[in-house]
Amino acid sequence: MAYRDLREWLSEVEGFGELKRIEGADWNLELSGITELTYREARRRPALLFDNIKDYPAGYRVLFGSVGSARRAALTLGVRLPQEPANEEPAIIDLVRAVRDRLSAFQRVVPTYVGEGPVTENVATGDEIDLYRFPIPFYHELDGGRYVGTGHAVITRDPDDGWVNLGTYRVMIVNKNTLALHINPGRHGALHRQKYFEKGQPCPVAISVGHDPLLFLTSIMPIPHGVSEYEYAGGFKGEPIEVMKGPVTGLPIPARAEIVIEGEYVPEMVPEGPFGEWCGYYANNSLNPVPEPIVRVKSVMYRTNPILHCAMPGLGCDYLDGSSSVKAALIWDQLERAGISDVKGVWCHESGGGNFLKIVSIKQRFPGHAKQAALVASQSRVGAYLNRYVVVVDEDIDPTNTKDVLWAMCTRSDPEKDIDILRRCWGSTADPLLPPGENVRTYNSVAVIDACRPFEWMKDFPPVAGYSPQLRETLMKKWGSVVLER
Ligand SMILES: Cc1cc2nc3c(=O)[nH]c(=O)nc-3n(C[C@H](O)[C@H](O)[C@H](O)COP(=O)(O)O)c2cc1C
Ligand SMILES: [Mn+2]
Repeated sequence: MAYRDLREWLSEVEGFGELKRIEGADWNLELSGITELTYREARRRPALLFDNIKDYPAGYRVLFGSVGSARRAALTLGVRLPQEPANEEPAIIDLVRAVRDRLSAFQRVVPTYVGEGPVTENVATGDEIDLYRFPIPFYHELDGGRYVGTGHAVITRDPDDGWVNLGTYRVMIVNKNTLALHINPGRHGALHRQKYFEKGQPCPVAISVGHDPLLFLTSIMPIPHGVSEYEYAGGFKGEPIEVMKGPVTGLPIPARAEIVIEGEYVPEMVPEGPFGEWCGYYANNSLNPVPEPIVRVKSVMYRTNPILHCAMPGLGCDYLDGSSSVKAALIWDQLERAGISDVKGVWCHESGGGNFLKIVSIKQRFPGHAKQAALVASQSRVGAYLNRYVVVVDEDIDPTNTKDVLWAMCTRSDPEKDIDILRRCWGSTADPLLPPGENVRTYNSVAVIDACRPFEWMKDFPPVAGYSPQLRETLMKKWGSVVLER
């Protein structure tokens, strides 16, 4: 049976050797800092489980890097990777392909209600509520507060038609029972809140921190309006997610979550931020806090010895293997649904936080095929947001292999002929290139780069001076263990 919650997930990850336990770190800059060091500089990138955190009792734990490897992302999404030798990293393109295969025959599964789950082991209400009870990290040196929500899900219900949304929108602690969230306009959670406020009512909200990492991956996925992320998570799992009715809000909450905060948004504004963003900057003057409506916390439920599930945005990003694979698989699926044939791979590059740079690999079949793939990928629902570059490469190039992608760009594309610029595309206020104070005209341009061999003389293109796939296989069989030994 598939793992059911974060604890069972952790024991599976420990079983295949990708969990590192760290004792004695400080919640102030060290939990995030150790994560940044690991994800920017270390050779191995395990999930990091912090315990005995400064100022906090043993057992109050913090997890970073949950979906930061192909093996852990595959476990989370319930997809199989091809068998690899135990000491080798699986190829990330195999994960993208496995997720895309799953998406092509995807069935959503509605969640099931259970009476109660382990999250109710401890309940604090009224004066007992104190969010500082948990070792909530302070992330980057220029941040404005401690963030309890980075790898969480914000759960709300549409007051008109009742569908339930899960979205990851950062959550700052204002004081022991007040929160401030940063939600971009148009996000489903913002639309729900707006509807309540327009009716003159507070908006019930539940925030789950520390659940099945699949719920994190689905609550950052661009799932259509009106569809619950719970049903997508159930679809990946192949069985329903177990939810219970939140005692304060009536919202469905993950019954096996570590911590669930319930309360309501009220239109009382407080400064939120700054917080170092996914693009690796405090973009668009975001060093200035922005007024946001508060959440008044009414109850905090948590398992004994709770585990906070966190995500590290920015340069030391710890979730891109998971999030970029899902995004790349969705673009691949959308390319196929738009009728583009012979797509061999897609990648949403880490250096662009999964947004700024997309790479598509195709087997060219006709003149213009590469341009068609580039334009569709660049404007697809999933691929368009704050997208700066799309590179299309031939089928011999693995789009997740940066060195080979750049080699193809250098040797198979001529800037004058092969780069087109699309103007006024879908931008974002997170764009570090927006001039100071500009937050209305959030357009940006996109360069589409055809880095495929010129179609018309492809057959005569200079042969590659490297082993053929067949020779490589023969060499690997005979010499692989000698060459790759550590
Ligand atoms: C770690 C992380 C943090 C995020 N923080 C925010 C945020 O603070 N505000 C926001 O609007 N979107 C944020 N996002 C993006 C949304 O989670 C994402 O667009 C999601 O699809 C929104 O869900 P929705 O479509 O149901 O609104 C974040 C994504 C990640 C991976
Ligand atoms: Mn949604």
